[in-house]
Amino acid sequence: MKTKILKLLRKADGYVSGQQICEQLDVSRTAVWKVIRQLKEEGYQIEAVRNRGYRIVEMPDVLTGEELKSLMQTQWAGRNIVCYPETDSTNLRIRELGDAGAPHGTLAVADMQTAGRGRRGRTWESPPGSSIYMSILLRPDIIPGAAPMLTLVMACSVAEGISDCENVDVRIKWPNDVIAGGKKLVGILTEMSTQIDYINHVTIGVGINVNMTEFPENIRDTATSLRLETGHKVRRAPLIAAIMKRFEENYAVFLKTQDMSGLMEKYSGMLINLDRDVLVLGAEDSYKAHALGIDRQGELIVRREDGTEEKIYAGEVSVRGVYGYV
Ligand code: BT5
Repeated sequence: MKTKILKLLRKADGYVSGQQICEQLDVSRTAVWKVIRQLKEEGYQIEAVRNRGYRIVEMPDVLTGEELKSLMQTQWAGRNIVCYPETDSTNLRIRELGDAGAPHGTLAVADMQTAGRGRRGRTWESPPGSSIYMSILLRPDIIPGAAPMLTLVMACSVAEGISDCENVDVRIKWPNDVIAGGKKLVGILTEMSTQIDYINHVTIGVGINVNMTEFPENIRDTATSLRLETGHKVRRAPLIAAIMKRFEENYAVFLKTQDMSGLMEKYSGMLINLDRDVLVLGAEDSYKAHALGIDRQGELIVRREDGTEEKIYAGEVSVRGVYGYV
């Protein structure tokens, strides 16, 4: 009921009378009043005027299931939502939920993580109250080898979702970072549970620095947030809803061919590495090359200094700019 009342208040251009809410939702006045009181306690500023009704004056930046559900415009992505004020890692929560049979599209969202993870054992800084930490559960009927491309599908969706909400120039750094102002704004971590030739489920985790204004020493020069880039505070819930909407659309395009054919143009259009010199950092060697774009498999095509072209696979290497992070 809270979700429905929130939706009504949000949609209304002005006041909604208690009577209207009671009739539309078929509930008592006392029940409505109780929900309004709860919403106020959560930080929503709701004005109540005799003979006119209720009006939302200010939306707080809350990450509750009700807030998210009242904004979600998708069929399946983020329709089943689990919110945590604090958890170790939303990727771990989704893996567990996946093992327990949770449906495709289940989304875990946390206000803070105590063990936020990056790739290959790295850490994702996850302080409370200022950022988005979320993971989505997918049950795709594709070969395991195609799953890493889902990282690219998500990168595209996050970049588009952010652009839908905020006026900020976001780019993708292949394969899994979203960049603003030359610094890392978003990190994506895709993990999967498989049989030899069969995917049980995939977890895509997304960390977005939203309202952070300070970063730990080790990432101070390479990290940024939406607040720093736009100059104002950004609400997290509408951003999550926008990203889920884009992801649902892009995922459908991906599934048709089970590769990047339908998204390549869009992805390349946002690729910061495109037509730039990069350093390809492998486990054993690293070399300088010129990035030419991605292929259908989501691999980065680079031209080495001797003129030979190579395709690099996301699992194997990192890419840096020749003079810095991008
Ligand atoms: C990533 O790894 O960028 C993937 C990050 C995924 C985080 C999400 S949050 C929700 C879900 N639950 C999780 O536990 N994880 C996912 P990688 O490419 O390996 O980059 C990690 C590196 O980024 C670190 O070694 C730092 O240098 C840097 N870093 C750490 N925290 C950062 C932050 N908040 N902002 C920018 N850079 C950060």
